[in-house]
Amino acid sequence: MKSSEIFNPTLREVPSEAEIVSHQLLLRAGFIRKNSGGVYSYLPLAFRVLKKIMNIVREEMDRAGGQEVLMPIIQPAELWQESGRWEVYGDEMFRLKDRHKRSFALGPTHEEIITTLVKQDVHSYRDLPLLLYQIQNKYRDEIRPRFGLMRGREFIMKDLYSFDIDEDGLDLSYKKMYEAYSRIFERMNLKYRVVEADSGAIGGNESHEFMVMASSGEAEIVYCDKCHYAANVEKAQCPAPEPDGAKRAEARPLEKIHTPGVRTVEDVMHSLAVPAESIVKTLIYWADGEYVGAVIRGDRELNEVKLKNLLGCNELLIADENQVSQVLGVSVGSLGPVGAEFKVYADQEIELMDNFICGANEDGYHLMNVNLGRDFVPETIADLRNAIKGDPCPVCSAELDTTRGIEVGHIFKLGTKYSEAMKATFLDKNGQERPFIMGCYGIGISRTMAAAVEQNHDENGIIWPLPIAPYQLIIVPINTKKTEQMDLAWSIYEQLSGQGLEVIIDDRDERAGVKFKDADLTGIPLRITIGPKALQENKVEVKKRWENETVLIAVEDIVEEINSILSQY
Ligand code: 9G3
Repeated sequence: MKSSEIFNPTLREVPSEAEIVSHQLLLRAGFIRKNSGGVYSYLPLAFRVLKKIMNIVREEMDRAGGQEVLMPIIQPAELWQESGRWEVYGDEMFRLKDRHKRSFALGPTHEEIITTLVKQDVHSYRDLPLLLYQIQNKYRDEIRPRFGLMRGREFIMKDLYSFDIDEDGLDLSYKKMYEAYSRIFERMNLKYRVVEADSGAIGGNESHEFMVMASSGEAEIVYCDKCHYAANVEKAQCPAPEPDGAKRAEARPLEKIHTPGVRTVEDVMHSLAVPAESIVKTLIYWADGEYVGAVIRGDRELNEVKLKNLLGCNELLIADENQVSQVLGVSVGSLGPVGAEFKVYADQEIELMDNFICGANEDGYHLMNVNLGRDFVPETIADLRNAIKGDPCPVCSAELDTTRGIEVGHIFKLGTKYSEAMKATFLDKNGQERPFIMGCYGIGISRTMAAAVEQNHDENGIIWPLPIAPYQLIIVPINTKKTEQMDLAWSIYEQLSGQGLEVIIDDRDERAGVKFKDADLTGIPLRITIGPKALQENKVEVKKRWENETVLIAVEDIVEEINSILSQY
């Protein structure tokens, strides 16, 4: 392909809304353009990358026994009512009506559709296991579509659903997917990690996320180098702290102190000259129609996923200052668990704190020498905080470390949540009716493209991993007016394309510097430069995008040299 003919409109200035590097670079290099918030067109270069990712995914899904289907994007409300999820997702679902005023959704995911399909046409254990997948656009009306392809409202997903006779069958399907996913990210040359994850509202009991490592990643991961435990921080358990052997301090009399203007943990620390570890903070949430309070140590972060799972609620929203003062008659800075009008859920660390400080549920006052049990009894004591670096590993007790990643794959054991709700059953060996045992497995195809950029770039642009690069190689003749340069460029082009390599030839009448800049921005992994000096010695220059050095290669050896590099990456 000639550079002059590729439709990759580059930008000098990136729109300021592009907050992360993948969004900036994909826009600048002419890979994507925005149509509306969170909705993008994929230009030729991007579509080539997407097709490469899809091909790898297809090959591995097929290898694992998956069969590809294509299901409707338009989904009738009735199916979502059957599963009980029509009301659950609220405004996140794109909803529409047909001319008969019947309600539909633009598919955010396909559990309901696939369960119906299988229910209608699969009736016997002999037809199981069954693994069906598709690669398709999905629609979710995110409150704040952000980060370009990372959190779009329309995005491309591969979703596979497994149907098994029993739990053992599900375990096997799940294992196959786990392995297939590992191969997929391996084959794309991405640095990734598999972590334990929360299965959230989707139901079911086991779940792993595949994370592409990147410092900009939204997901915080805790991991243990000693035993290989790794989990999303949302999921990572904090083992109950051991009373450290030191004698517990004697409970001192409760004391109410006047603390005008003292609102935050920091304020308390400064005004009373105490460490955060001796303070307890209270957070008020609106949980399915009720205000609840969560209490944790002053220096800790509350884990909303853990709280949500503990409460078993659908909706969990932090209450804002106005709600708190209106409903509880006290400002957020003075909240506390003693004499509270709301149910109190305490993190397990609170149990080990003696004589701590917290709000008095009265504006401008705090309590000192508070003790759990004597002064208040929580509804429940549970693990409610985020794990942090240095915490003991829940498996082997070594020190945990933290890092960041981008969730590109997620696999779930669903069990019978959908098959029971939708009465999807088969007859087992004994002629008994049983619900299908299901799993679901997703890969964000468009997000993977963005994650690859997030992980592989430098100050000059993208550095595509070879297996998913839009083209593998670009040939840059320094001066397109010199026939000997152009002749050689085309000769190398023909030889390499003839082998099936995807090659660009930069035939534009531009300065060499401009061509190099564009090649770097676009991220083409290999570059062959044909310039007058080297050519005198019958040589050309080879540069790997991910290294700084260039090497001179004799013209007659160039094809072999390129093949040798390609076989290594
Ligand atoms: C919805 C909306 C948003 C959603 C869902 C449903 C997330 C929803 C979870 C999943 C689970 C798996 C198949 C592929 C792998 C992931 N956001 N989820 O179910 F209606 Cl608006 O999608 N689905």
